[in-house]
Amino acid sequence: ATLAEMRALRDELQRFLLEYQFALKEVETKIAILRDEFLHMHDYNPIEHVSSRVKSADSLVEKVTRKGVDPDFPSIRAHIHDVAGIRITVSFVADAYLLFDLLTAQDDVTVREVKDYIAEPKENGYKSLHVIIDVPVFLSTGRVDIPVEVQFRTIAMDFWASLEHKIYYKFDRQVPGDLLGSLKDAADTAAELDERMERLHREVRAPVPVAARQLDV
Ligand code: 0O2
Repeated sequence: ATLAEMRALRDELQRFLLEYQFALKEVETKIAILRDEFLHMHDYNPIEHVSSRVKSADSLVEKVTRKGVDPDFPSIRAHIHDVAGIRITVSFVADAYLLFDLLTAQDDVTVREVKDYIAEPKENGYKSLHVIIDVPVFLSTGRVDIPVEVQFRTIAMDFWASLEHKIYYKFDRQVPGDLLGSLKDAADTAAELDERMERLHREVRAPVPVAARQLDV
């Protein structure tokens, strides 16, 4: 390719990725608004942590190759839906569904696909609620609708997933069987902790019965 062609391609890639950065900003703002309003209205913040990323060029090329997607921008936009990703870590499972409902009910948000790995965990024990949404981004050239992958998970699910991710890559995707078993075990323990914490949280937040209050004085 000529230098001019290479420059044109670079500019096209930069613009392509920029649109995903804008889409992420839109979703980040939506989440921040929900968090702040929730705190104001209910004196409760359901969100522990939010992180987002635009896929690296390396990882994008790897996925395009692995999925056999045509290497042009319209095909990539049509077939790779996690170029923009945002992960919302919440305290309790109920909060994952609550935030999912609040986000997907917004009328400028279109749901493309839902994968509920909380209701149906992956075989390795992975749990999280995934949704691909389209959000509008308004550019000088007009409106574009950009897909964003949103993952909702609890702190316990996130702890498990980050360790599993490290192990998976450490063993170059060929994790030994006994380690797979231990990971599955750990996932069950994490799920149990989630249940116990949520139960405890409900008890503490529930109005204190009159009899108990009287005993207290
Ligand atoms: P990263 O580094 O987070 O970007 P595919 O992407 O083709 O493998 P699909 O159907 O497009 O699968 O997406 P899916 O199943 O919704 O999962 C996509 C993302 O969910 C992954 O992104 C991970 O972030 C997370 N995920 C899914 N399964 C697992 C798992 O078993 N363990 C862990 N730790 N994370 C998981 P990427 O692109 O793989 O990685």
